[in-house]
Amino acid sequence: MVSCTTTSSPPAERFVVRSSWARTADSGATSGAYLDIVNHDTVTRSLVAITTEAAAAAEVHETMTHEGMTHMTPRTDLPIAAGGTLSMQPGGVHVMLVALRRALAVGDSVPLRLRFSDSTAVTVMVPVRAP
Ligand SMILES: [Cu+2]
Repeated sequence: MVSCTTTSSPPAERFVVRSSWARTADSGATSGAYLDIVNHDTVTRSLVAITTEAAAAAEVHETMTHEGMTHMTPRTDLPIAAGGTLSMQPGGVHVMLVALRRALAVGDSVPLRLRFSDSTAVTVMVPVRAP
């Protein structure tokens, strides 16, 4: 266990994915992935993009309910406060994996490359589980 310090972290440790999972889905279908991302930097940083080889596109969405209607809004700049955590979950902020290039079964994992506003990139292997 590495403790947090107030000194500036090297880029590799600036963002830590504490937990993550992706939903099982068929090839060609759309799946969701949910990550908890901690910003260990001393200033607010944003999650700006996610890429993956496992799907045609990976988009960050936020599910909103407005007058009883639920819809998803794409988020291309999602701020994470200094020392804060971005918690994704079904019905909230999530990663949409659009047009999967292969089926996702329990026990698989999906590589996601996260890009942040300071141009740090972090790759995580997200385990697949049944919803
Ligand atoms: Cu979505």
